[in-house]
Amino acid sequence: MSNSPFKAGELLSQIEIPKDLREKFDVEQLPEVCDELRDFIIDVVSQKGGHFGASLGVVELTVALHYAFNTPEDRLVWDVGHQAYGHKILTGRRVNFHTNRKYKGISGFPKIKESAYDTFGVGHSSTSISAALGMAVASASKGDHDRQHVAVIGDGAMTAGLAFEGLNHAGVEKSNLLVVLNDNCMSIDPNVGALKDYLTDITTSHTYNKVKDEVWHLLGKMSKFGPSAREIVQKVEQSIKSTLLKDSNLFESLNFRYFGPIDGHDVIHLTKVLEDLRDIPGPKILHCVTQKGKGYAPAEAGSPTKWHAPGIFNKDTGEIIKVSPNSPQPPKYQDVFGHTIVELAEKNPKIMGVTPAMPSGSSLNIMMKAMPDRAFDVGIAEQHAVTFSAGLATQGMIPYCNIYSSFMQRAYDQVIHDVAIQELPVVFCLDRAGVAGADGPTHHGAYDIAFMRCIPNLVVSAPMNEEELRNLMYTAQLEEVKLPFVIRYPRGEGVMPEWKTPMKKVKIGTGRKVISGSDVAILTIGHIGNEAVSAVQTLKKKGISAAVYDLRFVKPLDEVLLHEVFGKFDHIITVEDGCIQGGMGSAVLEFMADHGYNAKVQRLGMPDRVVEHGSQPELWAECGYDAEAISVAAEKLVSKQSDSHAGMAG
Ligand SMILES: Cc1ncc(C[n+]2csc(CCOP(=O)(O)OP(=O)(O)O)c2C)c(N)n1
Repeated sequence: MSNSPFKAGELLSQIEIPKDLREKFDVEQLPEVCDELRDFIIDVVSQKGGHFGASLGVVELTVALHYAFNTPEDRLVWDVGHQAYGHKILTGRRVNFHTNRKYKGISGFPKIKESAYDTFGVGHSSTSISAALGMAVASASKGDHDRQHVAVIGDGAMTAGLAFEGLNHAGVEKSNLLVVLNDNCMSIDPNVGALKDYLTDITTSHTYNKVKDEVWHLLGKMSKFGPSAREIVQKVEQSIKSTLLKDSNLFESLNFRYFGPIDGHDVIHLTKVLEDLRDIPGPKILHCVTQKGKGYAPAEAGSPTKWHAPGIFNKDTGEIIKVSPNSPQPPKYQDVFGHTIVELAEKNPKIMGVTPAMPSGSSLNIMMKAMPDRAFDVGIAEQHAVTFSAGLATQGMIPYCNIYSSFMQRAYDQVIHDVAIQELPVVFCLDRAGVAGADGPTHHGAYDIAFMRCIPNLVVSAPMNEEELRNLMYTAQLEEVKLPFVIRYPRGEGVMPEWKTPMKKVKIGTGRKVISGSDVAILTIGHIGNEAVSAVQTLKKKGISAAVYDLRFVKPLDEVLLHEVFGKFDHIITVEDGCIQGGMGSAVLEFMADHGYNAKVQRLGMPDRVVEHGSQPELWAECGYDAEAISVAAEKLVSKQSDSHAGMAG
């Protein structure tokens, strides 16, 4: 009996784990299982939100993989994992699926701790080939040559260097590794680059596909007759490939045996092909062609980008449900970035925009549309995005390289080696800095303050509101500044409905006093400072006078401001939407030690543990730095002071 508020179809409700799928159903029943699985995903996601198009696109692939392979003994590794909803539902999580991405609910991505079927934790892209290869080599070294290892990777994720590093290594290992390339021509936005063109070429080569189908047919027939038949088939197949593809198949050149392209929505054929591939040793790649949003008419007809993660929608009409507030609302920080970069670039011809595969997520798509020659989506390639920007900067350009904070972790060496050491004026706009919300730990922008502030030559800043973001973006491109410049800002809306303020220069390394006070100083950085401002009102009602200082820069620190604070206050709270270890609060403690001050400092921020998923306010509260938690912390700090004074007096 299930407790799920969502009802599964007749076949799907009999599947708790993939063994049920394999044992209870014939291959001919798989299309019906797929229909029910698709309906279930549509039901839940339309009401609860989450990623959508990608999971619908791999329904058949998911069912076929769990049917053809002996999961979890055989290792199935999903790349990125935003497409693994069908996998979750078939692997023991159907009943809890409605808690997907909710606070304390199941994760929106595969996660080792959540299920034995989630062989590798994901969220960031392009890890699947390397991880599955590692598993395959480990199996071989334990003498287990039967276990299968399958990496499922999208054409978008395949654009990353990491995916090629994995292929390059796998091509010289003899391990049982199957890479399933799920080719839907889409990343979140349309996929980009030469690889995309190459995959389209193979998919549309009629001669190759016709002959390939015939060989496959033969292979299917003969592989059942044992090793000698397999040898014959391999020879035939090899000769056809080398004639038709003239050794030009990218994957074949990397020692992979390339199969496909095949229709990734024909579950029966797909299952048979996968069963056959199980018997072929060594590294191999199956190229599946699928459609994002498959089986849901509005998504098939509409923009795949819109249906990537549409939020809640009416499943009957396909209408995406948006609450329209009565009063003007503050814009998202990403949109302030998107419009402001165009405004700046109109005046400064040196400005260029760079995003690794996040044009809509970062709103750089506004510039890509307005100035297509000056804004680049470089694919899922954060390292390249940074070094490409560095190259632009060597020639006098001022690139604004927009990368989500957590994805920037990929390009750390490039920031140091290619940008900071050479003092190149690349402006890094780090979106989704701080807790990222429902995407959870893989996506939290937790560490950027800590890992950026130790790099020489970098300016590291964070705006508290839209006006500050615009001013920082303006300052970063000024001739007299010319420094590597980090501007971090969070997911979601700011605080200023009237955000289009005139831009003015900010003196680098200066903070601002936002509210005066006398009992306790709250030092903040970035948007989370607005929580501190709210906390001040609560504290006032309790008779506590709190000051708020917005540091604005973590590097260089505003030493004049800090001397003022340490000269005036014995009690200081630091607040940041980022990890406590090594963060802004740590910088303040270093300042205190370096200058011989002695104050009680309490640091608030993300603790030294993995913070799971939930809404941003839920996570700020859990981590102890929303308005309420800040006021509680301040009250405690101040009352400890009066307690100890009372004690001393007595
Ligand atoms: C390192 C990294 N950069 C960016 C992203 C954001 N991202 C999530 S899914 C996605 C598109 C993936 O495209 P593809 O692999 O083709 O899968 P599809 O959505 O088409 O199924 C991107 C860019 C990410 N998860 N990881």
